[in-house]
Amino acid sequence: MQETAIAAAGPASGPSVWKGGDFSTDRSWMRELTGAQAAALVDATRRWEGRDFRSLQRVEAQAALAALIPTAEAARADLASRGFVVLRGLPVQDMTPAEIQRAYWAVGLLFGEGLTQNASADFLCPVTDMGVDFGYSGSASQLNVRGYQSKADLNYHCDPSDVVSLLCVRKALAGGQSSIVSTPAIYNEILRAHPQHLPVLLRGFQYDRKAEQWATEAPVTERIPVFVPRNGRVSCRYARSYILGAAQKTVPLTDAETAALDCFDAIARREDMPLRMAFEPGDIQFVNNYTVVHGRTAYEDHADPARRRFLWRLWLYLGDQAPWCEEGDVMRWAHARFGNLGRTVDEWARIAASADQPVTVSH
Ligand SMILES: O=C(O)CCC(=O)C(=O)O
Ligand SMILES: [Fe+2]
Repeated sequence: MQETAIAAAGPASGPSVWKGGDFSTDRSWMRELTGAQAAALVDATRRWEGRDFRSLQRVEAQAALAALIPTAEAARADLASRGFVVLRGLPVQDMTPAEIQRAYWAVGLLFGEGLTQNASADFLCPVTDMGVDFGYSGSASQLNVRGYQSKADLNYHCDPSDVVSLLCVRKALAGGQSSIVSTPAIYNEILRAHPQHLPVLLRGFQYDRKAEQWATEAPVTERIPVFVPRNGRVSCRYARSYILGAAQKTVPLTDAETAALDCFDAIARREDMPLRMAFEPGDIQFVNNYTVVHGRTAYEDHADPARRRFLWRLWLYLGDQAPWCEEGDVMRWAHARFGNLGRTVDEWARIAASADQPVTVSH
C-alpha cells in the first residue's frame, strides 16, 4: 500500500484502541474468581488425579468447571474487544505442581486449544530463568536463545499464537513487571505522526526460527507484515529479536527498516501507552496477540532456587473465533507452526506416532 492509500484507510477505532491511562481507575480487566470457582478447580483436579493434563478433553473441563463458564465467556469477550484480561485467584497455594498444571490446562480448554511451544513440544511451557543470556545486542548467541528462559528485560512483542496466557506460580524478588500496549493504538500514532514508516511495516519482516524448525523447513519465515489494517481494525505481529535473528541469517536490515522498528518501540515505550500490571501467584493473564504486545522488565530472583519466579505459559488456538481482521494465513501461521511448534494435542499425537516425521526433542 502506498502512503496515500494508507492514509485513506484511516485509523483503527473501537475498544482495541486504548492507552494505559484509560485504566487508571478502571479495574474491569481484572476478573477475580469466587471462592466457589476456586473450590471447583481444586475439586476437579483432585478428581483427575493421575491424569496427564494433555489428555483432558474440553467437554470434561466444561462439565467439571461449569462454575467458571460465565467468567470464561466474559473473558473471551474481553479478548475480542480490548484484547486482554486477567483472571485472579487460581488457588496455586492449595495445589501440587501436577494439580496446578491440570487446573490451568482445564481453564485454557474453556477458551480454546493449547499448542506446542518449542522443540520439546511443551504444551505448558515454564517461563523461568534457566541462566540463558538473552538480549538485543545483535550477537548471534543472544539471538539464538528464547527470552522466556532468561531473566532479561523483554521488549514489547507478540507471541505467535492467537492468544498467549501466563499463569503466575511465583513472582520475582524484584522486577519482572508485566506490561501491555494496544497495537492498534501504536498503529494510529504511526499513521498520525510518522506515516513514512508504514510501507516498511506493512511489507513486514522475516522471522528467525531459532533452529527449532525441521530439517525440511526453512530457517527463517517469509515476510510477516507488522500491521494488516482492514475496515477500521488492525492486526499486528511483532517480535524484534526474531526479526534481528532472521536478518543476521539472511540480509541485514536497511536503515529504513531499523528506523521503522525503532519508531514502533519508541511509541510502545512512551509513558502514556502501556498498562502495567504486577502479577500475584494465581493470576492468569490472557492477551490477544493480534491487538496487544506484551513485555516485562528484567528481574532478580530469590537466592533459593525453589522460590525463583515461575510462570506457566499456554499458547491458545481459537479457531474461527480468532482472526481479528483479514490478516491472512501468513500473519497467523508463518511463525506459529514449524518444527514441533504450533501443534494441537491431536496433531502432536499424530506427528509423534509417525515414524517418518523429523521429531527432535532438545531436553
Ligand atoms: O515473563 C513474562 O512476564 C513474559 C514472558 C513472555 O513474554 C513469554 O514467555 O512469551
Ligand atoms: Fe511473550
